[in-house]
Amino acid sequence: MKLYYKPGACSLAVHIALNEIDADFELEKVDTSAQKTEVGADFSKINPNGYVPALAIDSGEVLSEGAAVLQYVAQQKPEAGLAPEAGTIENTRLQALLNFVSSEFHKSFGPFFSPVPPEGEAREAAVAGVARRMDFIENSLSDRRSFLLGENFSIADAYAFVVASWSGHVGIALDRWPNVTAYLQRIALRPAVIKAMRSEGLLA
Ligand SMILES: N[C@@H](CCC(=O)N[C@@H](CS)C(=O)NCC(=O)O)C(=O)O
Repeated sequence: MKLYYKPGACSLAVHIALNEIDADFELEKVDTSAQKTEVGADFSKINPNGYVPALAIDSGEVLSEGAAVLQYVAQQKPEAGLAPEAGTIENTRLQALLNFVSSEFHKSFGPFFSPVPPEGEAREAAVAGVARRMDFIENSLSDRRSFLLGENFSIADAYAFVVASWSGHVGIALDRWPNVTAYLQRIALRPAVIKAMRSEGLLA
């Protein structure tokens, strides 16, 4: 397998999941602005949508859309426990969380990553959008569970960890969400996370 990634982007969640299952994979960094990979390949031919993550699997097919790619990775090693078994209510909860992280939480950061970052009232509205989703995660963790689905780390946690970590880069302090802060600290200690962040150049 080969993961096309951009350091610290949502592709980091897939990178973490691949490490969690101890997968055999290669990495290829992408400059999404130039649509070139680090070896000069035309990324628009690899993922016509032009964004990461993209995962080339051994059949030659390229998978895209983070929530789907994460589930593919989890299915490669069910015993790693990154996703509850399909058809169970726990798996439905996972689907809900992946959809929440992808279409609500991730997208709430969109304004900050636009070519013209928001200022003034537009920034306040964008911060409020992130805060609303952060409140949901804060409340989901309020029963002292370790992870979003309970005590088992799942692909939804890998994705939520990456997105929540963008807060610092856009100037949103996490102090008002103590459960989220502790949750991120807990996930940051996982060997799979440290290894992925080191190899993306995000940690020394
Ligand atoms: N719908 C896609 C969106 C992926 C996405 O937003 N990727 C971002 C990085 S987090 C990206 O590559 N954006 C293009 C860019 O940064 O130029 C998914 O869920 O995987």
